[in-house]
Amino acid sequence: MNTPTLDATTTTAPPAGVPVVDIDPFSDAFLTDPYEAHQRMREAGPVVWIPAYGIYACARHASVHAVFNDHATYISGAGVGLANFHKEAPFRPKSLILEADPPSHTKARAVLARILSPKTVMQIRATFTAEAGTLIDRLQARQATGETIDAVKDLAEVYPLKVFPDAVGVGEAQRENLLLYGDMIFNSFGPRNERLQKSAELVQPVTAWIMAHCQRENLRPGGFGDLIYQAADAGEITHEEAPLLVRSFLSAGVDTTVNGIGNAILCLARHPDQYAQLHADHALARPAFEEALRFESSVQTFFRTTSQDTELFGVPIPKDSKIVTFLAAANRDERQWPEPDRFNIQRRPAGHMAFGSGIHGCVGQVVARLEGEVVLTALAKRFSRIELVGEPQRRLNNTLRALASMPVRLIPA
Ligand code: OVM
Repeated sequence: MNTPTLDATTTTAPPAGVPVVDIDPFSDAFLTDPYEAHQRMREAGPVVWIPAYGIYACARHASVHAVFNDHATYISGAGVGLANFHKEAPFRPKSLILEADPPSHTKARAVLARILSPKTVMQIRATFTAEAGTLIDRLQARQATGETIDAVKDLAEVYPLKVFPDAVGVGEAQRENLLLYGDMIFNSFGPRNERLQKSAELVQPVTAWIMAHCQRENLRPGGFGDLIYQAADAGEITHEEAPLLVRSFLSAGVDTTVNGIGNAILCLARHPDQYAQLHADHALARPAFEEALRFESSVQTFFRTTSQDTELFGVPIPKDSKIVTFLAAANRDERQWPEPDRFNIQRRPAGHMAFGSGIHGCVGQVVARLEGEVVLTALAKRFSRIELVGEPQRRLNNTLRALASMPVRLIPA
C-alpha cells in the first residue's frame, strides 16, 4: 500500500474484483465540485478502488453506513485519515476519542457525551440564542450604513468563535487561532499535499496557544473544558488524558460549525423559494439546517482501517487496508433519497451521514444543531431574503466543504 506522497502520482495495482475509479479526491478540481465524481463512485459500486492513493472507497449510503456500524472491523485507532498509523507515526498525539477504539474510546466518549448532553444544551440555549440575535442585529446596523456584509467572515466565522469557546471556557484573546488550527487538522486527514503543508506552516505559531488552552489554569471554572478536569478529579479519566480531551473540543468544535452555518446560509441564498418558506415559518430553522448538512456536508470524508481480512458487499478487503467513506456522497445517494440533488427544507433527512453514524457519530451534534438552529432562526425573523452580491469563494480543505467569503445583502422584512 502507498504511503501518502506530495502528489497523487503513485498508483497501486487494483485488487481483483473491485471497480476502479480514477479520481483524486484531494485535488483542487475535485474539492471545488465533488458531486460529479461522487456520482461516478456511487455508480461504479458500493465499494471502489482509488488507484492514486491505493485505497478502497465507499460513496453509497448503504456502504458508508455499513462501515461506520462495524467498528470492530473498520477501526479508528490506525487513524481516520489517509495515513495508516500502523505504518507511520501520527503527526500529533492521537485523539483519545476520534482515533481510538473500544474499550479506551468508550471511556473518553462517555465523558464528552455527558458534557455535551441534551441537558447541557438546555442550559446554554438562552445564551446561544441571545448571542445570535445580538450579532445579527449588529450586522443589520452595519449594513444600514452601506457596508457589505460577508456571511462567512462576519457571521459564520464570528458566531461559533463567540459561543463555543465561551462555553468551553477559553478567553477572548486570539480565538481566530482556532480557525487556523481546525483548517490544519482537517487538512491532515488527507495526503501530505501542498494544502496540508501550507496550513501546517500557518499553524506553527498557533500550536503553543492551542496546547496552553488545553490546560486547566486557562479554562474558566464550570466550562466544558473544566468539566473534563472535573471528570479526571472524579477518577473517570486520568489527569494526563484531560488536556487531550480538551484538545478534541478545540479541534472539532469550531471549523465544523463555521462551515455548517456558512454552507446553510449559502444553500438558502441560492434557493430563495426555500428561504421564503423558512421566513414564513421559523420552526423550519432546524429542518433547514439538517437539510443543509445533507446537501453540503461540512465534513466530506473520514477513513477507517480494516482490523482483519473482510468482505464488504461482496468485495474482499485485506487486513490493514485504508477505506475512505464519502459522507457527502452518501448524503446524495439516489438509492437513499428521492431527488437527492434538490435542496428541500421540508425533507427532514433523518439518517444523513453528516455527523457520521455508530459509536463515533458526532458527540457534539446537539451543540452543532443548536448553533445552526438559532442562527437560521435569527436570520429568518429579520430578513425576507438573502441575496448574494458577489461570487462566494471556497476555502479548499482536504476534508471540509469550506467557504472563505460570501458577500450578501440581507433584505429586511
Ligand atoms: C479530535 C478531533 C479532531 C477533528 C475532528 C474530530 C470530527 C475530532 O481531536 O478528537 O471529529
